[in-house]
Amino acid sequence: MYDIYNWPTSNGRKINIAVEELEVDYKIHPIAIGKGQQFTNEFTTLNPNQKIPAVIDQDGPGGLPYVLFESGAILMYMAEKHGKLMPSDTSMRYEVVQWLMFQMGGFGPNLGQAHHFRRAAPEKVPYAINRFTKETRRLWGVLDDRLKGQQWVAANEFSIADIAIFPWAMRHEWQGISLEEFPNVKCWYERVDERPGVRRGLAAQLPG
Ligand SMILES: N[C@@H](CCC(=O)N[C@@H](CS)C(=O)NCC(=O)O)C(=O)O
Repeated sequence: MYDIYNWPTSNGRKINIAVEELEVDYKIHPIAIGKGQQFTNEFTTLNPNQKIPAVIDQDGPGGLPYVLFESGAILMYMAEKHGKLMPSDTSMRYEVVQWLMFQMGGFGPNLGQAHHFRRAAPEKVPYAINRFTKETRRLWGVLDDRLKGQQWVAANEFSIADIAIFPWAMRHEWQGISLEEFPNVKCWYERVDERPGVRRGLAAQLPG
């Protein structure tokens, strides 16, 4: 049983999708980041970095509750624990880890900055908009090349790498990206989007 402290953002949705794909028991506890609920003492004990998502596995190592934060780490923990969404073979497993890190280190932080400067920033700063839009577009190109002739991002199977990337790709319009420009990503996107587990994960917590 997982207690999931979350809000339906790109990082948050990864976890809701993962538990639905894994078909495990969970309960979502909304943390309204727009209202600053990530800064409460209670939430800070779960994630000292004060960002969603955070998770408690009530049946962690030794049968004790185990607290996790950082979406990539949570995905790896769940995949390893349930023996799904990440292959056991070392070279294939690290293919998944590499593309998961591509998302955590690039196709996330830069896209997030593009969202901020293109949409949210009260002041339109051309330098920042250009910098993050250009890097976002480059990262989409890397992903498109990767998906040429491939059904899934890594290891020839649906994995936590696909789960991590998809909710960020969902926000393509916020990034000034059209799926038509990246045909390999578009085919993959449609493939991921039609998975029942993904649909259930997205529906599990609608935007507040
Ligand atoms: N690297 C972290 C990033 C988490 C993150 O940035 N969460 C955002 C929502 S997507 C958040 O909590 N923002 C609220 C804030 O920054 O105060 C992860 O992947 O878990």
